[in-house]
Amino acid sequence: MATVMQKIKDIEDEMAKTQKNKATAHHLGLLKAKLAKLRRELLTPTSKGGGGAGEGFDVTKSGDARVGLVGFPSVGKSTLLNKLTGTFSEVASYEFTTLTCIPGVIMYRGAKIQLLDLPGIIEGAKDGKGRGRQVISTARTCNCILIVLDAIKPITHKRLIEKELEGFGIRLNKEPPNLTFRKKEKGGINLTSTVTNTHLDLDTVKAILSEYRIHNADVHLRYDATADDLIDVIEGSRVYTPCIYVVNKIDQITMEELEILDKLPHYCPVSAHLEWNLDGLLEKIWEYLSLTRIYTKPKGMNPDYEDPVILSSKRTTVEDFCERIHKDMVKQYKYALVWGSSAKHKPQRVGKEHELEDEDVVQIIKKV
Ligand SMILES: Nc1nc2c(ncn2[C@@H]2O[C@H](COP(=O)(O)OP(=O)(O)O)[C@@H](O)[C@H]2O)c(=O)[nH]1
Ligand SMILES: [Mg+2]
Repeated sequence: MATVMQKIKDIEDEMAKTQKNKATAHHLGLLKAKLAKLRRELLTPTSKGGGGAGEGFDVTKSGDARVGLVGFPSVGKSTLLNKLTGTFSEVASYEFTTLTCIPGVIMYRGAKIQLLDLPGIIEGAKDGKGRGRQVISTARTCNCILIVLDAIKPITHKRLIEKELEGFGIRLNKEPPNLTFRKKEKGGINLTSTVTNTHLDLDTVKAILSEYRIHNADVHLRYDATADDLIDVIEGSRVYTPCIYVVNKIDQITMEELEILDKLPHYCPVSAHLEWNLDGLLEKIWEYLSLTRIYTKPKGMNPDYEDPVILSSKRTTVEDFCERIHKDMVKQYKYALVWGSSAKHKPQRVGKEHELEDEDVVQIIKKV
């Protein structure tokens, strides 16, 4: 029986051979759906074979945010981690030095940022073997991914890593697709759209859905979505992660080459070894994490500007803030006073659902 990896390769080969045009769009859509299903199979741990769940690769998620380093061997991941965190991690000029997942912690602007070296993502993930798969699942939990590239190595490495991450449901610097998909009891497949579609027509949508044995559904597109976008929505379990391309070893390239790199979106050139632009990298990581710092103000006292409560960009209500302080806080909550950019007055009295903004000051008033 063909292995999942072999089946994936066969489909990729067939896709490469298929010309892209209107007549083949539905066939390609079908192949893409098959591919997505096989890739999901690859991620799901099996009882036999190495690398099932619980093999202890994962590290506990501590701190306010998690940042993962991904890249080919010897691009300088360990060096970068060392310089950024001061954590010990073996560095050598030969390949495959990092054998376990090494966490380090950076304290930055009052936030505790966990930095992880995710080794073997390229070597291991390709054949679905243990650590590769575990590294991928850890990568999925990161709030920001740093793809580390070597300035003097081929740029094709970038595409290979992206492809690997995409294959496992990680979407880089992308918003979730703006389309709705709803299964129905009957009525066939119905496709509506608020824009002109250059990628998806009814035949393609039908072909994709048939692969999932869905024959009755409403699909509504609010932008020029692709087959991959639709598959992402049907498959679910995609993570949308900000990503920075860290181009390391810029001490090895010319000024002209550096200027080109500097202009590319999401790029951050550094020299880990010579500690060039590490500040710039930290600032960019901070920007991409888009964390919200909230300062607490106990009644009758000054705000504590030293030790902010850190909220993720997606969960910034007063209720989220209460939960970060103590799990029972919400029960005792009466109202809150807020100073800062989210407040209309100084202070504004708000309810639990109020959305906080970076550097707001909050005082919780409890029920008596
Ligand atoms: N020239 C130069 N060499 C570097 C730089 N960063 C790391 N290296 C070297 O590249 C080699 C591999 O680094 P390492 O951190 O082990 O890479 P990893 O396999 O990605 O963890 C080591 O010999 C490092 O000293 C850099 O900024 N410039
Ligand atoms: Mg290493």
